[in-house]
Amino acid sequence: MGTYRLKSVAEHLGVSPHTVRAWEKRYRAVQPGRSGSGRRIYSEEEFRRLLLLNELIKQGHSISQIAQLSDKKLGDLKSKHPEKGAKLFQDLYPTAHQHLGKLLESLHGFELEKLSRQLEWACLSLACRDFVFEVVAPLMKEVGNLVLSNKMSISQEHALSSVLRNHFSRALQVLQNHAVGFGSGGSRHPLLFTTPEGDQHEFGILLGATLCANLGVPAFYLGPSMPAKDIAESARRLGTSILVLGNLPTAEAQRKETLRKFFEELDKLLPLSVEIWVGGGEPPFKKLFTSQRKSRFLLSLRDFEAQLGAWKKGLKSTT
Ligand code: B12
Repeated sequence: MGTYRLKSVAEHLGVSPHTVRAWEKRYRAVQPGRSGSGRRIYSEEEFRRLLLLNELIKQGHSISQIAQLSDKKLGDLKSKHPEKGAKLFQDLYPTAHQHLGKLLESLHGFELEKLSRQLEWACLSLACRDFVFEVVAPLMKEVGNLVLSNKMSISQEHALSSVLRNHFSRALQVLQNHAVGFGSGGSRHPLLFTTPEGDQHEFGILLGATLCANLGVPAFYLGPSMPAKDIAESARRLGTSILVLGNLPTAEAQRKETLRKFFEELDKLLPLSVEIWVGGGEPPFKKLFTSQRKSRFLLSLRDFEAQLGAWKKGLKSTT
């Protein structure tokens, strides 16, 4: 039979140690023993009882009413309404997949205010990363596919882009307020996000900037389609360490040539100390930047997040 410490009990239950102590002290839900040093030790039965109590609380029961019931009565209570609580919480907190379904439904019906509210709700009720990776990125992909197969109109795609842009301009502001104070003495905007001139696709960089703020690293979102000289000037003035460029792979010869010129000019004008991270895959040229410049090509937003985490860790260990 195992025994458990307070910290591990609280972690299993997903509540704070303070809450477990309160159930014990105020409501006498369990009476754990003590170790030689006075720490609480929970037996297997006590641990299971707390799990059961926690499930019943999630189903809507109040701790004061159930804390003193026997284990048998708690078990009976749970099997009485097995579905009720689960259903209630499912309705209250849809999964990322369910949010995605609701958003697509509203877009199909061109219900844009509803779409906007649902987006807000998904953002607030899900973890930031789930919102990015499991709602917004797949939503854009799905809409792209629906447009290609003529099951959704271009105007619906534009409407969604507009609602999303509005949402992110607000959400980023809030997230970035939490990211201030990073790397004291360093730049207030170590990362700068934009796309090459002529590329209006901004959700790769918007989601990148969101993940960045979520990791506590302040970033400046310059917006899409910027000429090389303006990017270089912004980077100089903001004291940027890493320039993140969203890049849409293209097979079109003319666009390839425009992009090659853009990168060449950027490399010349941007201070050598600024690293360039190109998101969205490698552009179709062999040698883009001078060998003294640090650069990376990131295939996906997950790669970006992992690189950023490593960069932040490295920075912390040198300060
Ligand atoms: C929304 C959208 C638009 C919107 C953009 C609105 C906006 N404010 O961003 C509008 C309507 C403006 C638009 C315009 C056009 N679009 Co468009 N668009 C899309 C759509 C539906 C979604 C793109 C998107 O935001 N995806 C969400 C992001 C997060 O995912 P992603 O783009 O796939 O990026 C991934 C990677 O590339 C990478 N990545 C990309 N950027 C970054 C950045 C960082 C930092 C990192 C780490 C990673 C990263 O990570 C992402 C996730 O894995 C796609 C369809 C699709 N299936 O993708 C077409 C698509 C991208 N568009 C396309 C085209 C052709 C156009 C137009 C030329 C159409 C036209 N004839 O006018 C114009 C070009 C305008 C311009 N000059 O840039 C093509 C591109 C094909 C190509 N490779 O050349 C696509 C793929 C549609 C298609 N299948 O034909 N578009």
